[in-house]
Amino acid sequence: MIKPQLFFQYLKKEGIDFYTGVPDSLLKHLCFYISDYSKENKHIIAANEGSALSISIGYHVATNNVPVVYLQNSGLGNLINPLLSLADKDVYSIPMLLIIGWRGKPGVKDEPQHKKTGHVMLDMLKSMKIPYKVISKSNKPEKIKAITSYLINKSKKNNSPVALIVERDTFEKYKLKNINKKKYPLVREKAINIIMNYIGLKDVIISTTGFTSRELYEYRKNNNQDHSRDFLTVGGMGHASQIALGIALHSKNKSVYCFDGDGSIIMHMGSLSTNGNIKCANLKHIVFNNGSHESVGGQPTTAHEFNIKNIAKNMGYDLTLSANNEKQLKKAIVEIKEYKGSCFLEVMISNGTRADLGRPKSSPLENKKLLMSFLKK
Ligand SMILES: Cc1ncc(C[n+]2csc(CCOP(=O)(O)OP(=O)(O)O)c2C)c(N)n1
Repeated sequence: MIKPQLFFQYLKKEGIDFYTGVPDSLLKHLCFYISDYSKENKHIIAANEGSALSISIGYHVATNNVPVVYLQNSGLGNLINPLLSLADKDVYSIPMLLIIGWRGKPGVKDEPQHKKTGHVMLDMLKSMKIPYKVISKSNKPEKIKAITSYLINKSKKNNSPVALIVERDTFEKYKLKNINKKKYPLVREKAINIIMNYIGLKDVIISTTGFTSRELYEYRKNNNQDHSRDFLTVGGMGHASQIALGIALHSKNKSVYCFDGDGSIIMHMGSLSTNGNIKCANLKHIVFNNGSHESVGGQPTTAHEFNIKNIAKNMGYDLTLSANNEKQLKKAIVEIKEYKGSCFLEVMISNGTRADLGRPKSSPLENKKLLMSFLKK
């Protein structure tokens, strides 16, 4: 185990002080420390892991220094394209330290969406010829320091990426100091509960990765409803609205709601242009905007700095609305429900999630089968 501040200092001594990435729950204490102590423009939370890697390429080209890119291993999929077609030794040959949280490590209990990536990750790195080392909570700080130095030297010598794989609980706890968030009366679970009162028995919901899907699952359970009308996008962060589009276009007798998050929308924002252009009349897209990646620790997104509703409007959605409180939300949801055309609703919320929030008990495969039978009706 190692204190985030000690690790940060080690990297500084190695000449590394630039960080970019997408937050991960397993790396959250390190991410918090980096957020609190990085100098201006030395820490950038990116839209997705491929963008983070690309920012790091630019940083290296401008400074000749070695950047850090941090991510959850599920983000490897987003990052492989610029990794292999730009940063690779055979192309631009860019040194960098990837710090990857190892979800789904074989033998360690984790959620179904992490199983396959956790299982194949080391083989993926091997086949991409990325040198890597694993650190865990059983490693002493000196050992972690030695492993990290070894990797950084290798990266500098080869002028190419290396990866530090981090197991659960490797970093000690660190509490984020600088939380500067706008406050709104609603939190996501309360907003979901309000909206669910208006969702009909024939309506379908596609919910985004993290707490949104878990809260929807809990809502169904607590209200004695089954899970046959929901697709929980447990992995594939940022893709819920496209799954919703695919379903909505081919299930015209149903209203299809997408419950999205701001971090998720930002991760693959181009999807808004597809939805706006297709104007699927039975697709109702709702984003819960807390300006943060709450599910993995609450690290900020940029979503409180711009107006997502206006972006959706410019992308072509027919009706775009926003709600800041319960009264506005109730009014907006009635409008959306009755509207015949593509709709987008931004619900401004604060962070706040129950500590005892459960996780889906049924498997993704069971849920998919239930939903497919329902969609046939
Ligand atoms: C590709 C990928 N990168 C990172 C993660 C880790 N992750 C899971 S949920 C989440 C935050 C989602 O943020 P947002 O959509 O704003 O929803 P919130 O958690 O705030 O409800 C992140 C970063 C992931 N699952 N997949």
